[in-house]
Amino acid sequence: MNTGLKITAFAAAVAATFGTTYAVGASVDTVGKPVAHTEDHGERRAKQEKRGADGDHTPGGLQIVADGYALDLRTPRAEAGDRTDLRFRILKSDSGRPVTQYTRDHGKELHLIVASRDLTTYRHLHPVRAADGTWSVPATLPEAGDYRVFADFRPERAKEKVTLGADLAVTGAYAPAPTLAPSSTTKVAGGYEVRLDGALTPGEPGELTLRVTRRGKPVTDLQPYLGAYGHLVALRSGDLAYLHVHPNGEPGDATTEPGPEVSFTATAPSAGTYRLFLDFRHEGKVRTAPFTLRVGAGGGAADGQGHGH
Ligand SMILES: [Cu+2]
Repeated sequence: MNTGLKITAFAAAVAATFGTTYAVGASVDTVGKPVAHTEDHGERRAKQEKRGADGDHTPGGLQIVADGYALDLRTPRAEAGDRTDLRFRILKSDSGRPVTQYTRDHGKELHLIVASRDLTTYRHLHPVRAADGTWSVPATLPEAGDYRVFADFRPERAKEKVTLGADLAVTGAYAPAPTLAPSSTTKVAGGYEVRLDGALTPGEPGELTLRVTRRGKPVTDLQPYLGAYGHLVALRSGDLAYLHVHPNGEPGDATTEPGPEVSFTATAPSAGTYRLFLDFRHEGKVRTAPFTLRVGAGGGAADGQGHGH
């Protein structure tokens, strides 16, 4: 059938894309989404070398005040296992006035990510905004510990998205999880298997592809979730720097298939270990598949792809 053929052709194209890391970098120019650099490959590479693997740009989520905005978390404490209302405001940092006008991104004015510092608990929430600018959303965090709250939004007149982060303490007996262990490239989430393909090079946009199957069968009827067939959040282990990730293609653009592959372009600001959380929607339910990805210096491909260290 035509659809089957198309999917096979797409899978072949994806496989070809990951032949070498150079090809991954080069392929970014063809995805048709705005990426940070428009120079030719050589120039871009030179610039990256100059910028270094550490990067001059501060990644999102590390600051409570940045780009003219402040995150005012009114509920910096919660009780483990209890349903709490998380409340916060986004303030103009100069005037202290709450922001009440936003530009929607992925269908929402603001995305709230809550993650434990040990990266074992993850929530992707969509708070409700009151007229005075106060956002609120109920959340139940099962484990005590230090958490980070990320507000990802775009104020109405801002040119770019802003991601601010604040600490949240969840009280109770705290037993931090051990350092992130290498995870398999295939994860099981709610009866689905999700496989991660691709690698990232520090400072360079790279493509990551997630393939969703159920009991070994490709899922070809994923449902749009936040304007895409998947939503990927990536956090750096150690400081929880928040990466910008763009889905490649969107539902209804005539080329993007509703699975089994969902592809993203992401830039890791440095070498290190990253935790990736993929949200996808199927049969009306959103599921989350977490992965651990090593980037740079000996990391290369995702964990489990033939690297024993
Ligand atoms: Cu969201």
